[in-house]
Amino acid sequence: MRIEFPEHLIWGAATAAFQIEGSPSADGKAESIWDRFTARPGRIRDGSDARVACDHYRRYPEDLALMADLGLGAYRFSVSWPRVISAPDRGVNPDGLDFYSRLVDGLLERGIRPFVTLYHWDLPWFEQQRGGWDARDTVWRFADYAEVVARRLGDRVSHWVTINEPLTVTVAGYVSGDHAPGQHRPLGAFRVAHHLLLAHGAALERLRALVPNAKVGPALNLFPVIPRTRSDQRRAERIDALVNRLFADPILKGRYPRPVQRLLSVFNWTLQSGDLDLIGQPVDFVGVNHYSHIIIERSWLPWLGFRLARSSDPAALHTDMDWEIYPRSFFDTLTWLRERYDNPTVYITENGAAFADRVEADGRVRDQQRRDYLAAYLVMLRKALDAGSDVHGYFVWSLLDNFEWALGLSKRFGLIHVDYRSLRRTPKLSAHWYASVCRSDGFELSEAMYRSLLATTLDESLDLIEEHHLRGPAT
Ligand code: IFM
Repeated sequence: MRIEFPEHLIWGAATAAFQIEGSPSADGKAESIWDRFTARPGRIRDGSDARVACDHYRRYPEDLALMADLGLGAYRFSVSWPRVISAPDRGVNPDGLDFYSRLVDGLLERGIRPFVTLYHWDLPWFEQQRGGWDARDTVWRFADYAEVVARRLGDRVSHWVTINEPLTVTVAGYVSGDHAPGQHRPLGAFRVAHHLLLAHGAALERLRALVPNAKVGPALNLFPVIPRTRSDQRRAERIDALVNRLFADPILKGRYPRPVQRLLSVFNWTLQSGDLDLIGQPVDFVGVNHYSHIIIERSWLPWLGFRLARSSDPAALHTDMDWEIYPRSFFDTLTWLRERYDNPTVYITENGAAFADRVEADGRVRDQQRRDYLAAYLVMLRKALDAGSDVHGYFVWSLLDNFEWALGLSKRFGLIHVDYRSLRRTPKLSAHWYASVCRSDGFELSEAMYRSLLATTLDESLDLIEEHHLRGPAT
């Protein structure tokens, strides 16, 4: 059984600056909130930090060669704001910018299309001292930084992601405090969310003015919200508004979702006239980061009572992040986006899984679980395309094992294994498999994969897969 994809669909892999680069003060880089955060005892679960990470800042030529071996059509990376602006008020650091310019050249020489993310969480520390995302002025300074990057790379880069996962920035940075800047200020979180949305709009406006063929969009982490019973339905709608539509509606419909409008009027006293016009300018695509779904639980509090992905079903399988492997949720996410937002152009800007991989005695990394995970999610992508979703590209998270934020170096998401002592890179079994997907725009669903697919696509997912050319379980 072969699962095939249209030729125009671009195959990529993604990373982010802080998670792979290391070299935190090289060539004049300023400190970021994450440099500060990781230095605070107890913040990173395994006690590690990202001062070296994958040492990509120095080893990027080797990483470019690995990308070419994989046959990637595109590479999504982020630019580190404090590498580029190293002092308050437009202290442009030419050496920092040069690094990204060399990276872009290296990609283009190898026929790999660069996708540049402008904000993947490493806010300059000096911006945090001036209020960070709590302060409206940060929005305009982000736009200035975006302009600097656009002027330097815009002659060669057409695809731009503005803000990566504003939900995570808001919730982990300002509610739970698990991420930098580590604050617990739920009442201020709506203001942060609003400023992130404004930053998206302001950067988009600058890119449009400077890069004639720019294709611009946000990367939103979207989760289908699953009610367990009929009476959970209203709660599910509220949670959906809070988690998904809080960001997607202003960007794609130019308004906040009705269920949260009242909360916003209480907590978000910074909404000014013209804001929603800036935020709601047309985008060229929606970047979808998809890993997981949300399960509704009972609670007396109307806005609470949900959990992320950990299933209570004893048969359910989970990744090393404890996120349930539930490919159906990928299909549901794409269906939700297609139906609710008039079928926008989509890039899957992240999808992937962490597993406890290790290099075996023969030097190989046999991560069948990741290969099977990717195959299962790609079957769902195929199914979504069949249903009419306008998906133009798919990026595995991640190219390399890397620094998984508050979980440090303990979680491995890479197609390529990184030994953090020797910094040796080893393409895993999944990398070899993905290379053949990139080259042939599809894959053979082997019997072994199919069996594992059956195990990971419990209940309703099965019929979707079976409809998709598969006829009953292999014997
Ligand atoms: O590592 C992160 C990435 O930075 C943002 N999206 C989710 C990934 C896995 O947690």
